[in-house]
Amino acid sequence: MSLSPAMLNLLKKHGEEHLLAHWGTLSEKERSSFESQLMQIDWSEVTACKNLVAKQRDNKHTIDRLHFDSAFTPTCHKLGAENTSSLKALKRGQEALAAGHVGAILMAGGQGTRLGFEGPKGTFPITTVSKGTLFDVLFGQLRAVKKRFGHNVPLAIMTSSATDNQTREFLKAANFCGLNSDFLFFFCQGNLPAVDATTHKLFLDSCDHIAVAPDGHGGMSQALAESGGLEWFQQHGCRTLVSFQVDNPLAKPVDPEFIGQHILSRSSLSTQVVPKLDPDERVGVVAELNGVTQIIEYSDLPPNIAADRLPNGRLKLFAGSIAIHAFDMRFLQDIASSSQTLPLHIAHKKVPFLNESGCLIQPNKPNAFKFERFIFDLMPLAEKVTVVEIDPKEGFAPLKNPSGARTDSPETVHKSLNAYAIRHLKSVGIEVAPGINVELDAASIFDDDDLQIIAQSGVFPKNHIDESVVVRSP
Ligand code: UD2
Repeated sequence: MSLSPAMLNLLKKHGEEHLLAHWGTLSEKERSSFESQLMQIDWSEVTACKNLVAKQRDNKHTIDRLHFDSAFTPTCHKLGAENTSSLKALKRGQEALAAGHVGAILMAGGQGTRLGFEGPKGTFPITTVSKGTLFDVLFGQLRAVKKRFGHNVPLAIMTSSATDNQTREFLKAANFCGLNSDFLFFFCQGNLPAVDATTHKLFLDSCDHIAVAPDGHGGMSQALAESGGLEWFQQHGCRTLVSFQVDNPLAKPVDPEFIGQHILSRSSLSTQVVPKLDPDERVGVVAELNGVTQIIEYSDLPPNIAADRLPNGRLKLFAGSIAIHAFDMRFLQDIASSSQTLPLHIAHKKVPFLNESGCLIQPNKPNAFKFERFIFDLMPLAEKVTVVEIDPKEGFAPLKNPSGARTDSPETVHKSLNAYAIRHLKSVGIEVAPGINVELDAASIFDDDDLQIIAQSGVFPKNHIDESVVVRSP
């Protein structure tokens, strides 16, 4: 089999004939799989990626401070304020959950390179006592909603080519962590080719394969629509969809008050933030810039702007995104039916490549540009945005770094989970002895009302816990 003349011309037109360096050595099967990858590539996207590389090269030394100078933090509604409006929101959110109007989307397509864990991040054992995985905790929360409100929260799981097979296999073997599989939908985000940082061309990672990487969680809206996921949610009666990341075991995407705020404010998109205290924290910030509410990713924010403080000492851009967003279903449908594409972001990364003699090289420093779209770039397209500030102790303990790291490591996450459990047990009168690990079973404990019942049941004599235990609601 030889390559079609049309494809050969296309490669020449884009200056990419070098990708055929090993064509002569390929078997028929390898040639056919290589050609099908070449055919799937969206060459207009490749041109957009290369243009972005050129733009970045030309602007490298001109960080546009003026561009960000006028940015400010929009009004944030505090969650759990227990005033009239927050109680109204709580009630509205509970109604939506009881009516089965809420669906969820889990972003599980990332490669988790920083964590250095073999396998999808969701399979990482994270709970303090039972060593349950991130999937156990996050899925458990949805089981607790079913137990409390009587309705399943349909869950779509977004994987990528890097995580798809392993995620499906793991979850199947784990019996979907107790969720009813009729309410689960898997879909896979797309890929974008990486570009060599020196030549600015595509490159191979095997003789018959071009190096690609997941196209960022911004691929979600398109992939969800194309896979039939939006219709699936609609068939289940969902009106609000919440998206959340796989790496935060304290995440509360289906918090009733958050959902109620979103619905009552008639927002197209609502988002949870935590107060950013240190300019170096790796969270994007919600900012109002040129009249548009948007999230500026930490890597795109000039350090001097990130460090600007208000007279009260708070960072000027303090609304740190924790990547939990609520979407009005119609907003996502409108986006899917429009020709709108989200902007590309660029990252300088280590990507394995094939050298001239056909050997796979694992680079020890960044050698390539990867391209991603971010889901939060939907924000500027939303007619109305609501920003909800939560207490990080109640909802943010991200796992990003390997054991031993100063921040966002398995140890820091354990500490946060344990402190959370101890605090909530104490609030219902259950004391935990010093140095003891306790775990709240995500699948049976939805909130403090469940803990109250446990406290009253006398399951812990004298409401005192002095050994490591998983606290479960009957
Ligand atoms: C993300 C946010 C950051 C802040 C922080 C909070 C982005 C770009 N940045 O930073 O602003 O909110 O989280 O913890 O979101 N993922 C996919 N597909 C992809 C890439 C990522 O599903 O192609 C998922 C990944 O599985 C994970 C999440 O997105 O659940 C975050 O990805 P990350 O670890 O690359 O983002 P991070 O920590 O730099």
